[in-house]
Amino acid sequence: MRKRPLWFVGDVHLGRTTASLPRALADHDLDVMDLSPIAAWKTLVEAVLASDAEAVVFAGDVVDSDNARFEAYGPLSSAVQRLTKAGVRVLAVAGNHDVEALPRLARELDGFELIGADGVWEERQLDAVTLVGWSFPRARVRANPLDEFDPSVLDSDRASKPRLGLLHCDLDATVSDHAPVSRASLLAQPVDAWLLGHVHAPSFLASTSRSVPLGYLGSLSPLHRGEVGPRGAIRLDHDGSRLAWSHVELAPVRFESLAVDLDSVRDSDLAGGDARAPDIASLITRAMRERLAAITASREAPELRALVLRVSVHGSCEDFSAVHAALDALDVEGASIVHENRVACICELTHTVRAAYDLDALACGTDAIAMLAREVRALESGVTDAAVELAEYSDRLRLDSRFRLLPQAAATGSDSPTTVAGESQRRRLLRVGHELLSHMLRERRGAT
Ligand SMILES: [Mn+2]
Repeated sequence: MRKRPLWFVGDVHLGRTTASLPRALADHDLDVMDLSPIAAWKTLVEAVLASDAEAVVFAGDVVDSDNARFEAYGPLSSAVQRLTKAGVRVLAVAGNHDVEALPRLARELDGFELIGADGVWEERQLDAVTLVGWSFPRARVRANPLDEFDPSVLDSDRASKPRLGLLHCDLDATVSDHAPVSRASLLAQPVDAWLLGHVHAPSFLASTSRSVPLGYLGSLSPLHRGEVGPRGAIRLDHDGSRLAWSHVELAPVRFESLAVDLDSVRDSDLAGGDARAPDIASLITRAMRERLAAITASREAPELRALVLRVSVHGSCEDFSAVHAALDALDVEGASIVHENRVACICELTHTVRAAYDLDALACGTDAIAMLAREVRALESGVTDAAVELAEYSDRLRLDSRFRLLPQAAATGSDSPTTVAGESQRRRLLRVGHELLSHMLRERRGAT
């Protein structure tokens, strides 16, 4: 027989706001509260109610203790009241951040169920599954909570139902203030799946094909650009014989990495540039639009309002210095596109663009370009004498007003040429060399 679904939610940190949101979002009337964990929280409550769920279960760090009295407490208590009034049970274990706030909520609100209060393992029965869990008794716990696991808390009469473990912990850590837990100690218990809180990167869903699924639920909403990928909650459906897990994206914002490869740009789509120096701003904008359109078409994120991208540009181009100058001139924080009422913008731009000319061909000859090409080629193959010569060469060239804006080579250390062997200096000199070469090639093209 079909049972009502269950929802499992990892770290919410209600009351915090998401960092790394670029300025461009304000141009679309999106402020930090529209994209905060509180916004994701409201979406979660609606999704739980709409699904006719039996319960929503939290794995700790729902709220930060330091803001629990203020902005977070209102949304938290009103959601609990609304859910319990609608017949949805609300259960949680406390994490290191809400070690005070959740027990207080359990005392104040009828229907809010804290599992494993004061660090004592405890079991709760739901219709389709049994939950077993443990709550942080204080903010720092240096011992493995499984050391205190007592199988006698388990009701053997209910063994026909799947038993799900709920724990806020530091998985695979040996030393930690936040309940270090080994995988082996979890798998040694008579528990059919472990749903964990604390780490914000979700890993539970990927483990559901294993005999004992075990992993982190992940944050409900990303808190900074390091938390890439869809964020939301795990939904469990139960058709009477088997469990079906799914991840439901609920966050209003998603961070992602977006790679723009200049080598895949064809002449036909140079977007106003030419083959030597493609219009980099248009290429980035187009990649952003394609990505946002793909997410929209997939219907995987109906609640998404902002896609915030960490853009990396790589590949090669002939006019190396023009592309570098264009990249440096981009207003990264102000760039955005809109697709079906959603915004895509950029929180970070990195690039590793190489020069596309044929160094071997340029190196054949006796002119200044050939000389420089030979030095750059030697530097690319790691020959460090070339670095010394190139540094001196670029220093001499910078005396010429046309080259004054070239990046400065690092000091070569006159008494010890071997000190230039450092990789960062080699890369820096390579950039100087490529800048010089592309300047000189552009001058030569202009002269013919
Ligand atoms: Mn935590």
